[in-house]
Amino acid sequence: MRLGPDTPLPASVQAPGYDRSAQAVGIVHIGIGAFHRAHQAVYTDDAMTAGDRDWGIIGVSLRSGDVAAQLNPQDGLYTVSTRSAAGTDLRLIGAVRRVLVAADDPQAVIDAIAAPTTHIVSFTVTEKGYLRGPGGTLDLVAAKAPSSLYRFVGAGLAARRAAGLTGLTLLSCDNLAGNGAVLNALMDQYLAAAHPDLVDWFDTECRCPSTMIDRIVPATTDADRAAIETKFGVRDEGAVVTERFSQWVIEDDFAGQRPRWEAVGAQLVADVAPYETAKLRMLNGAHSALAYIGLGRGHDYVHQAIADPDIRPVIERLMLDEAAPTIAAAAGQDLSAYADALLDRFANPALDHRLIQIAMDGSQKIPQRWLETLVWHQARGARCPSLEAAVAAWIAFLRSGVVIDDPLADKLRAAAAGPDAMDRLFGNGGLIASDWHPA
Ligand code: CS2
Repeated sequence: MRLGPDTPLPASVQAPGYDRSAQAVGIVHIGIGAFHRAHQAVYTDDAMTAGDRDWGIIGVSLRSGDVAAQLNPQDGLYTVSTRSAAGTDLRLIGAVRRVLVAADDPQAVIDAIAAPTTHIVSFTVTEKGYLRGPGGTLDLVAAKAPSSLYRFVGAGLAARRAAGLTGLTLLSCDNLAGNGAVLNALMDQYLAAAHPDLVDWFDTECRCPSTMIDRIVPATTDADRAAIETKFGVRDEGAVVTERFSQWVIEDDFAGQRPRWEAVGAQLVADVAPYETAKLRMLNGAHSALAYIGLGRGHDYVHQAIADPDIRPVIERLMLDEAAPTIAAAAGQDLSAYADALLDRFANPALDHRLIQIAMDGSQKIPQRWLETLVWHQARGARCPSLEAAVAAWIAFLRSGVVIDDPLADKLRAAAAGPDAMDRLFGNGGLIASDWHPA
């Protein structure tokens, strides 16, 4: 039986504590992959269960119809399985009302952004989805292409302004340093080129808070869906699987209304930077190192790599000796306890998190995960043995002949092949723009 509004589920499965059909859509989320469904949508579901109203979510896939095909026949419903050594909890999430495929119906996306009830447009489009070119500025050619997020947001904002509506909060939930400020600057560049009359209105009426988002969400597998079907007798094509841990730190700078996410576990703060920097350099930095070093040693999953006695100490040193000293911690932020908690999360045997999933898009991830730490130490005349081992493992990965899933795949493979790989990747004018130069 396919999951839907009338599917009977056992009482142990937590269900939405509000009348779904009575909720207006307040959020348009662009890039509705597994991460959003296991993170922001869960906080929003909790906020509505706690009494907030009209924060239904319209999910948007820019190109692929997969998530729409998974969720729309289920009236937007899906389950989140939370897995730990102690077992699995299942809950039903009702916050997503439907999924639009921008490539099939672009006007529906623009209309959703321009709807009077919409207050927030949020994003999980991955690092490469922001379409940054060399130097971090907007790649205008890509940004004007039909599937670019900028086109939809620009057209939606233009429609709002024409209708005399309020501006919006644009909420980036991707692993970029200063994600809100990055999105703001890129949006400004797009509007200056495509809607010059909107730039002032956008700067006055809209806000782009930065966020730190954290929950480990491996890609759902057929085996995961089959396990749910066996246990609960229901087929959920939109199922997501994750860990118990979840964290969301949000800069408190919204253009208008927002859900009371702080009442259900999110932290609304004046400055996200200490949390975001710690997360990018310690969690994500360690993750990428585990991916390339682990794959090189024949592992498939994060929990296998962190259990390898030759790898674990490298990762501990990366977090504590290399990344942590570069972070100006916020009051009460304990980086050593943070590292311990991360090691436990990586070791979670109940979560099969594939190293190859983390290894993708290295060119987009490595600057904020590794290079900022390397630059900090280089300026002080110090070396980073763990990160240098990670860089070497990345180059070995690029040379290994595996399929490289990265927007710069061909260039990376060519650059990594020769004896001058370090220079062609990281040197002046190299593929990875950075202030870090190999010794
Ligand atoms: C991972 C992240 O795939 C990756 O690159 O490092 O998706 C990571 O699992 C999340 O950022 C955790 O919050």
